[in-house]
Amino acid sequence: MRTITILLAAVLSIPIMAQDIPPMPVVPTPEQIAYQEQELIGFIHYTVNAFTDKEWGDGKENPAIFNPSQLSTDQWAKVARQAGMKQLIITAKHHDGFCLWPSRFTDHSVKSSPWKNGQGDVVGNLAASCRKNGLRLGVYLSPWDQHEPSYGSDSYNSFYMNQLEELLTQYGEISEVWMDGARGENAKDMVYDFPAWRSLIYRLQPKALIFSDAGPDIRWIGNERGYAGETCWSTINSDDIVIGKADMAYLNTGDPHGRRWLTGECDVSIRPGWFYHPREDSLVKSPQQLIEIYYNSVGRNGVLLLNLPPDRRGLIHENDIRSLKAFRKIINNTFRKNLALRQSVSADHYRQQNPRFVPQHLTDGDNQTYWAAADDKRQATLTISLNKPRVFNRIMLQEPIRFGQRVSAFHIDAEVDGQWITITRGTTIGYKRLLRFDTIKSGKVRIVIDDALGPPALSNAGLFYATRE
Ligand code: FUL
Repeated sequence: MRTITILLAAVLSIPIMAQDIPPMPVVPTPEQIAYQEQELIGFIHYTVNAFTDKEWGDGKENPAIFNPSQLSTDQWAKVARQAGMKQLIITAKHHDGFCLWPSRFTDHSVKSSPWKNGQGDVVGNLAASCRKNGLRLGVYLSPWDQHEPSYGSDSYNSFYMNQLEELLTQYGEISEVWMDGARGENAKDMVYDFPAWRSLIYRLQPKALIFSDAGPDIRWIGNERGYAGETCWSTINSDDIVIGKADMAYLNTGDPHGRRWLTGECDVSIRPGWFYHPREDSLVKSPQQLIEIYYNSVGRNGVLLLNLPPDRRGLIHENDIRSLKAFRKIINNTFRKNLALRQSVSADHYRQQNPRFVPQHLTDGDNQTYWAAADDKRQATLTISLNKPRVFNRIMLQEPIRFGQRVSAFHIDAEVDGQWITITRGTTIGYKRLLRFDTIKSGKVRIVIDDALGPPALSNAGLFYATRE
């Protein structure tokens, strides 16, 4: 077919439409790409625990204790948006079983609490606030439920699906359904019907992505510190992963030979706990700690899911906001000016000598265009020449992941005082890789790809200068 097209084009002397590069066997869906492009999203952990000072409730809490004095989902959404978050995920139900929306299937919810005289709906309020602030919404519906009497028997599966159905039909678009693997004593005999839950989610919200240890769309990164592996493949073999019993190191790095694409999500709380405790007001992570997490999540091909637990008033605490704002300011200052933008780039080769694949695409400011190597190549050298020597200490690299993830080893050289020196090295790149190194002054930077699973391709390269963080 291709030969015929080329012949035809030659005869009619019309330009041949250049094809994209052949994809790798495993590629993300458009929804997974859009999800990854969010980079930073927020978690809201809220339930009776904020009032009992516990991390895990036991299901015996009296709903009357849930009585926030100033609950404002507008404040949550505004704080999240100003921090650069693109989505909020709320604990609609945590392990204690208390529901933040008035579920028809249990009384253990906001409707039995004095908050708004039992007429309130935290999930509904948040959905409206997210819409107002241009944020997407996700829900965490804990499979483990210590309050519900049917828990432990098969009928709990239908109970869970009824609750899912409420959440997925009453609040507009739901972008993510988050399921953790935590289980307690009363959970021993409970067999979750994950396949039925998944089909229900996809039927009611076809664009929603499902998070769990095993996906099927987004995977847990294997720790609650918010760190992706230094090597982080989005591909993984998820068939053998048992939710709640996964090999955490495997989740952390993924698998170059994995048969599924599961974007890594790095969850971590801004405080030591997931829920609000007054004693942790002084233990909020500093802007510097958040920056460290950012480089190790967003900068390692992951999405950062940062938890902001509202306090007893129903507000995100001032200390958390202060830290978040300072974090955002540092990130903005660092990445505002890309010193490589529109600077010239050369490569030792590019695919088919075709203008569609020229190295100049790395610095054209367009993440859709890309440089690609010839089919038989697994190595390449690309050189960015700045119009004058610049001071910098960060590099950003991106692969066009719609064609799969390829690079498995690379290093970066810079010309300093007429000598090439290696300034940093890495393994995977994926959607985004950020690397930090000691400040240098240089006018020439070499991206050397040492190995890849297929012909390498890059869509973006950036050089930045971070002042003291
Ligand atoms: C875990 C839960 O047990 C924690 O309480 C928290 O919700 C965390 C994000 O997921 O599985």
